[in-house]
Amino acid sequence: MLENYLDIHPEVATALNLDKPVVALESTIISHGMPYPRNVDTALKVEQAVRENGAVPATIGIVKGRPKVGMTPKEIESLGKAGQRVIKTSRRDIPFIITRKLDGATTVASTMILADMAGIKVFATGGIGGVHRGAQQSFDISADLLELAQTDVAVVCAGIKSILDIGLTLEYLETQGVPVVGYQTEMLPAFYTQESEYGVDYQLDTPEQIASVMKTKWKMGLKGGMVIANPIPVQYSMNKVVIDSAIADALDEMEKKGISGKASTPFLLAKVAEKTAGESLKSNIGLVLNNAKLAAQIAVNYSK
Ligand code: PSU
Ligand code: MN
Repeated sequence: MLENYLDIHPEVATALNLDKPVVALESTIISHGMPYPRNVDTALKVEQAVRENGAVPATIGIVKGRPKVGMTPKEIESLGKAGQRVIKTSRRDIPFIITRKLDGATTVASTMILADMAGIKVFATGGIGGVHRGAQQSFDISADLLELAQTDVAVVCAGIKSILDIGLTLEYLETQGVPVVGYQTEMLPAFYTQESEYGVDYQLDTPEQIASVMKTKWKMGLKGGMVIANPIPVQYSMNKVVIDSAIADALDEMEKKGISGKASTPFLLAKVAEKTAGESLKSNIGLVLNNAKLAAQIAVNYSK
């Protein structure tokens, strides 16, 4: 039945059938998270990093109404070129994009859904959605957090970005029963910087330890995912004052323009990149590659 709705790339299908490690990758980061052609180049390098660390990459997205678990380089190129014209597809959007046979770029939430349907347990990205600043008024809380509460996929990211309200995001994850693990750190990474002023729930120091907690959780039938927060490598990390002021300006501009809903995150990411003269884009690429590597190592241990 499910197969009627999923196109699993043959290489990915073979790996899954043999219980070999596979890492899911999202496509909104390609279409909405970075400009063309850097986005496509990065997406292909991320796949390469997964391979070099012993796992098979499965970039997930929707092409002409078909959910692809393992997009081809050609499909990645055309999605990256179309950029923000592709519909950002979260949980609520999936049935519409499929029924209308459209292209869809999957967010963390919808990538988790499709990965889970295919049987993939580990997913690498840059940043997850969260509770936005001012959410007390706007109610802007990413569907990614609700997905983490219910779908059994571990998401490797670079922590919580400070375009979000980090404290409220952590409170929300706690309420929803989603553990936040720090990889070799007890402080929560803040995406562009290695640390924030917040702690993680648990520090784990090896991919093997992470894989074994995942097994325990799911063998016990405890639903939901895990956030694996992996600090940005120091050579890519940004000056806190520089990044904080770019974020403050971007938030200001967003409010003046009255941007809300699904347009918020892409707007903020693009503005921050613009205001830091592309330095944040370099950081973003460095941390995604680093996350792909850790995710592959976790997948390798999980499949043992
Ligand atoms: N954060 C980033 N880069 C991204 C995103 C978030 O640093 O590309 C994307 C991801 O696809 C994430 C989505 O799932 O934005 C969250 O959007 P929203 O806040 O509208 O749920
Ligand atoms: Mn939102």
